[in-house]
Amino acid sequence: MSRPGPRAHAGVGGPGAGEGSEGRGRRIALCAARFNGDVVERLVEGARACLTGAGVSADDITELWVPGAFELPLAAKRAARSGSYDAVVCLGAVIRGQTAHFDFVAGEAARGIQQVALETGKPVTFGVLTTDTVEQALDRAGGAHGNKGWDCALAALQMVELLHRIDA
Ligand code: INI
Repeated sequence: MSRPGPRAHAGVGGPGAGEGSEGRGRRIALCAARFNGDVVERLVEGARACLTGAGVSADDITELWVPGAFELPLAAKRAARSGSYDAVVCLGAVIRGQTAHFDFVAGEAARGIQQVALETGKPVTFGVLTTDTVEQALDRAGGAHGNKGWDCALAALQMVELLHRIDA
């Protein structure tokens, strides 16, 4: 599938990037953090655009909202274990300017999300922005630097396809 111009980021491009993004029949959970909701809603929008563009039915995209990025791993784990989804996309925004415990929230979210993927064997992707300012976050949520939600959704579809191929 083609990538939308200014909203996407080059991070998940490269060899084979266009492969494995076929989404027909896939069921995807979007775990999203309400903290910095203005930013995260844009990430959700980007993820939805990527998924539906790849053929995922809107009915097969489920939004699961948690209070903050710290809570993403637990929700992702339940979703991954439920058997209801092929992949889980985790979306959030941790902004340094707003918190003294930025490193804990961001670090634990990243660690926990990776752990869920490894423990469950399901694709669980990391779309948590970690920036110094709101402006930097907005730049990566559909602004000048693309949309991390879009990238993260594409990564999820690519991983679903890859794991199917490995298991075949
Ligand atoms: N949660 C975020 O998602 N982003 C933040 O920037 C943030 N800050 O700034 O503190 C944040 N904190 C809340 C945290 O994720 C938990 O919801 C809270 O600590 C309750 O466990």
